[in-house]
Amino acid sequence: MEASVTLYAFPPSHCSQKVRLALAEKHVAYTNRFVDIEMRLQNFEPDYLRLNPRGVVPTLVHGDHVVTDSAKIIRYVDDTFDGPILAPQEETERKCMDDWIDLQDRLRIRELTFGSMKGAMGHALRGVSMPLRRRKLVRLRTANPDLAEAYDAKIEDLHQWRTSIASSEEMTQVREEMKAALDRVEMRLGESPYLAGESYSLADLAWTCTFARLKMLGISDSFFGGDRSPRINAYYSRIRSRPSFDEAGVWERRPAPYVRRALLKAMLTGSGETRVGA
Ligand SMILES: N[C@@H](CCC(=O)N[C@@H](CS)C(=O)NCC(=O)O)C(=O)O
Repeated sequence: MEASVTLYAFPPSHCSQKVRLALAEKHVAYTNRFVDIEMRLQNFEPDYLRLNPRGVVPTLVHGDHVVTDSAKIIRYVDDTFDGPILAPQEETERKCMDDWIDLQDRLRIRELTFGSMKGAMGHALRGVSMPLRRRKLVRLRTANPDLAEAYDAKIEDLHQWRTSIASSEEMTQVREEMKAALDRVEMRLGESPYLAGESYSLADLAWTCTFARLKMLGISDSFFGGDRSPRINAYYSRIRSRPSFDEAGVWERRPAPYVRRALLKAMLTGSGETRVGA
């Protein structure tokens, strides 16, 4: 019998989208376990922390293997499952793919998201979710002394995160880092059609979610508006038109009302398990 595949993820999460995209590209069927990381903060629960000690999504469980960190998970998915190969076989191109994945992974997207989200969603993230987080972490730390180290790390990380989004200097730096990375992408696309070379790879998959996030936040024009980045625009149209983009539910704009309602319902009930694929 084939080992089961379960993805612990939150629909709008950028890192979860990377993994869903990899699973869709590889045509892997899996069970999606909804983990609310905004209001119910299910990622802080002791059971989840034992699975993913950083208390973040996504986590992939394949049989006895627990894989955390989206950059590692997408490589695991590509190496483990049949389907189209998403990594170049040639060593230099492989190294190039790894460098682009690492650069994408270092971008401070959560700061950009929390710092830039406008309207009611922005208020919910900064004004409601952030204070809830600290209270819940402190309470769970007291109740679970065996996990004190993991909770301390999360409390410290939360402090850094809140300090960053409250500082205009830091946020300017976050934006500058993003712009500098995108300038490198623009330059690279003058040399080859895809980031690692001639074929679509995990690097393009990871970057797809970054472009989509900037679109969703309504700030893409200042990062890769037409005149600034003509190659990125053409490339993004190409990679976002792959069937996996819709299959994986990559969020590129504020979701349609029915998607928001489904998300809210899942957040209110705190549960949700869906089967994806065959
Ligand atoms: N490097 C990790 C980062 C994971 C991460 O920060 N996930 C975010 C969602 S994209 C999360 O779970 N945030 C909740 C929190 O930090 O409490 C990865 O790529 O998986």
